[in-house]
Amino acid sequence: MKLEPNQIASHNERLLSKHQQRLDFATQEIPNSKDILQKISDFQIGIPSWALGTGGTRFGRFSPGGEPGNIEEKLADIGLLHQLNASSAAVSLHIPWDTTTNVPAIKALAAEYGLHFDAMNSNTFQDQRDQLHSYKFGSLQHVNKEVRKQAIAHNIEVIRQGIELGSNALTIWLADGSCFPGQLNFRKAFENTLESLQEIYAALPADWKVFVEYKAFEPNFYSTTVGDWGQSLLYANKLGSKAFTLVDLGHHLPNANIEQIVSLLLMEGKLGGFHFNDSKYGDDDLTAGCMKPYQLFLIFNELVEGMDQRGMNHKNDLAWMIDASHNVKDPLEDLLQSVEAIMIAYAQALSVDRIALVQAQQENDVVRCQEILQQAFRTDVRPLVAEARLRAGAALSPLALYRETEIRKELIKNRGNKTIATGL
Ligand SMILES: [Mn+2]
Repeated sequence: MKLEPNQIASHNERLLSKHQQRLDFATQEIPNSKDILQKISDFQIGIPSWALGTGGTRFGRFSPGGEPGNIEEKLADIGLLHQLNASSAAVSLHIPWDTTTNVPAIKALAAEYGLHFDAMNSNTFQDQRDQLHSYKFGSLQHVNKEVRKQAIAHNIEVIRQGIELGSNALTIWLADGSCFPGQLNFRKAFENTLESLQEIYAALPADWKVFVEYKAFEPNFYSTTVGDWGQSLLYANKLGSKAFTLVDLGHHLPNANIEQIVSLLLMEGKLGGFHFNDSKYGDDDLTAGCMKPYQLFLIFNELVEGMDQRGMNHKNDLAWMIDASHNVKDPLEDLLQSVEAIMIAYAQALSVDRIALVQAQQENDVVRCQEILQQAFRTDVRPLVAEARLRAGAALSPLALYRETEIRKELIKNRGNKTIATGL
């Protein structure tokens, strides 16, 4: 379903005078607000196809109903998000869950919603029906070459589908690892994985990138073959200039200094992209910014500083994607909240007084350094984020409009109560 332009316009009209007051105050407070507005208007966050349904845990799954049952309905949901916030123009697909036989129709549908295809995701962490070899003991690392070959062929097939859809990146997240000491020869697992990745890399078109995503633990609980950023960087360096590390915020051991990791990966020219989410304990896949908004700001602070240092384009040079899903919220409301949190953190980072910070660092004025960062973090940039949406024809308050228009009710009416987003 789509919102009528007048639904958005009348929503905005009602909120306009209050918004204008808050915006006036924010622009007085933030000296470079004009520049920030331009940058947050350009910035787009990729929505993963798998986050449109309820995630759930191994203990159960509680759907709100009206979940998209196929790729067309997933695009419709993301199109709706993009109508509401003008910041969700990219789609990240998961193969084989989102495999389509009618590429031209899917491309046309995406274009109709103003969407393009971000990084493609392969899946060798599950066995599919009719699959010859099992991934129970890994895929690209597997001791049996036939299993590795099957996993390589799958990744090459994902690249092929991505080319057809107009994507230009492949994200590889491997569940490969071991659950018990002694199960695996670490070095051989690494070498097998590298060799497999090299074959996939060789199939990349010239203008494509491959992102090697790491994760500390789960589903394997003793070792993971791409377990941290160091291991990911090893692969990326050995593979070549089209290979990069992908940082998923939930894939670290507790209290890891993710902002420092980001800074150094940028320094090496090896940061490829992000999967945003938030967590309290492990890979909780909660809404971005719901637990540690200050950490999210600090990460963006390093991103902005590092990208500017290297003359990178904020919008295009890294892949910005959400990777979150869970059990107790309407998935579309959750995604609206995640995008909002990311835009706020980005805007806050853009408002940091860089010149003053560099000077304070140079003088070892620790107190001043902290004050500068916290000034940016504690200044309310939400009116700027709302203004960017208003200028793009989206909603001043996407969540409020989503609820006012009772979209979930409509989706349940159209799709029924029992649909399940593919792959979940
Ligand atoms: Mn991820």
